Amino acid sequence: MNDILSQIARCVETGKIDRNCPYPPDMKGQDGADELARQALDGGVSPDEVLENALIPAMATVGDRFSRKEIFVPQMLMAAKAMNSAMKHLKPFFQSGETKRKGKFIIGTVSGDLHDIGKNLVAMMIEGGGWEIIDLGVDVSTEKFMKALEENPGAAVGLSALLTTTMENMKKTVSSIKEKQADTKILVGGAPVTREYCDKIGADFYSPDPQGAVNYLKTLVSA
Ligand code: B1M
Repeated sequence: MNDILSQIARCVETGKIDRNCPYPPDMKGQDGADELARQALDGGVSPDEVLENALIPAMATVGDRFSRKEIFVPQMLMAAKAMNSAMKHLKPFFQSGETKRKGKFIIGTVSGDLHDIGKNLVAMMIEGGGWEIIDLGVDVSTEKFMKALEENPGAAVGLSALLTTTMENMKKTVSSIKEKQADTKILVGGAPVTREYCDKIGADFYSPDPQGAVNYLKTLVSA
C-alpha cells in the first residue's frame, strides 16, 4: 500500500486525529489523519484511493477489534474522530460527484427513545464504510423515516432502540416502510433487540454491533 495511505490508516486505527492530538503517546507531535489526508490529496492521490485504501480498511479493523472486545467505546470514538478529520478533505469531492459513495443510509433512534450513543457509533462506522449518512437523530417518528426515504429513494434504513418499550415503535416503522417500499433494506439494532425480534417484525437484518451492519451493507452493493 502507498506509504501515505498506510500512515493515514494507522492514524485512524489508533485515533491520531491531527498533529495537536496527544493520543496515542508514541505519535505525539507527528502529523495525524487530518494533515496526512490533505498531503495525500495535494500530492495527487485520488480521494477514492484515500477512502478505499486507507479510511475504509482502517475503520473495518477498528470495527472488528470492537466486535472482539479488544477495544471499547472511547477508542472507537477516537478512531471515528480521526476518520472524520480526514473525511472533511474528501467531502468536496463527494459533493461535486467526482467521488461516488456506496449508497445512502438513513439512520435514527426510534420514536420515544433518546439514546443515541450506539446509533452514532453505527452511523460513524457506516460512513467509514463509504456510505453517505442521513442521520435523523433521536425520537424519530415513522413519518419522518418515510419522508427521508421519499427524498432518498433506494436508501437503506437503520433503526436503533435501547428501551424495551420503544422496541414496539420499531415494529410500526418497519411495517410502514415495507408496506410502501417493500424493497427497502432495513437494519435493526440496540441492546434489547435480538435476531428473533428482527425476524418477527419483518426487518432484513439484525446486528449486535456496528461492524456487522457495515458487513451487511457491503453484501448489498456486491450482490
Ligand atoms: Co438509559 N436506559 N434511560 N439513558 N441508558 C438504559 C438503556 C437501561 C438499560 C439502563 C438500566 O436500567 N439498566 C434502561 C433500559 C431498560 C429497558 O428498557 N430494558 C434505560 C432507561 C430505563 C432509561 C430511562 C427510561 C430512565 C428514566 O428516565 N427513568 C430514560 C429514557 C429516556 C428516553 O429515551 N425516552 C433513559 C435516559 C438515558 C440518558 C438520557 C440519561 C442516557 C442516554 C444519553 C444518550 O444516549 N445521549 C442513558 C444512558 C447513557 C443509558 C445506558 C447507561 C448506556 C446506553 C449506551 O449508550 N450504551 C444504558 C445502560 C447500559 O447499557 N449499560 C441505559 C453504549 C452504547 C455504545 O451501546 O447503545 O447498546 P448501545 O449500542 C451498541 C449496540 O447495541 C449496537 O451498536 C452499539 C455499539 O456496539 N447498536 C446497533 C445500537 N444501535 C444499533 C443499530 C444497528 C446496529 C447495531 O443497526 C441499525
